[in-house]
Amino acid sequence: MIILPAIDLKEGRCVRLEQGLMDKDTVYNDDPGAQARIWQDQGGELLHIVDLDGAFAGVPKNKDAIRSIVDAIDIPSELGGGIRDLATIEAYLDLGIDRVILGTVAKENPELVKDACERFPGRIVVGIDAKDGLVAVRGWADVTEKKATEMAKEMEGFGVEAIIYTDIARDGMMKGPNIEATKALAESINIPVIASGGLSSIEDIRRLMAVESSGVTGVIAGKAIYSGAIDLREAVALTKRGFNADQANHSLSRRQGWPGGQGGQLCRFARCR
Ligand code: AMZ
Repeated sequence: MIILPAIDLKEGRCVRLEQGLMDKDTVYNDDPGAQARIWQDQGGELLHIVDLDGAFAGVPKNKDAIRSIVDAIDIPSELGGGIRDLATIEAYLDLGIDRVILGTVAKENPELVKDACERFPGRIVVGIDAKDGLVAVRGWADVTEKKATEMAKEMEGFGVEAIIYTDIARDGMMKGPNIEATKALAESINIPVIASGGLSSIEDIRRLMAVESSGVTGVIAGKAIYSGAIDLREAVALTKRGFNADQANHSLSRRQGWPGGQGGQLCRFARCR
């Protein structure tokens, strides 16, 4: 299991929201590059970045902050929020982001996900943000009729690298992740699923590790690590116990041959090799 420390950007600063509501924000750092460095120094292996203003506006909004993060770290990163076309995907990949997360556009224009996967293989991840099992888009302001499970299947068919599954009701609430729903989703597809929303204790990580064989290969840590409820170093060490470094490094790549890693594709991140 990989722990992905999160940086959510609002007006150039690192914040955490509650249930995705922009007016329920807590600012944790004014310097995103410095925060990224902190997570790297504490053992973070893959940084999860969200341009919150971008997710609401439908266009990138925090480019300077994103550039400062990429310049500050050596570990790989993924970024979502406001990415709605191939040109924006390409621009972020050129900037040094390792993989992009598509949310709204994956629901509204799935063909674009297909094209993106063909053009940028291994570098497209889909974020499925769900409320009561239904997909939410545009900063989670609109809940659609689309079932998260249906969308995940469709996206798998297009060749996306992984699904990030966020339970909106839990995000930023520190009440524990929705392990059952995440596990069920992971069992229904053959690409890795990253759990997101609600992580609150090291015990939650143990519980997620117990369902890793169903394909839940990573978890996003936000408020829990900013608040100190989870020590990132300790959490990373826990996920490595009993695992060799190679398995751990590559547990976010495709699952063929998983969990042993034999026969599976190696992680495509250049910096991961
Ligand atoms: O907190 C929110 N309101 C929020 C959020 N964290 N809204 C969107 N997002 C994240 C998604 C995904 O990573 O979890 O933004 C990304 C999707 O953005 P878009 O613009 O593609 O829908």
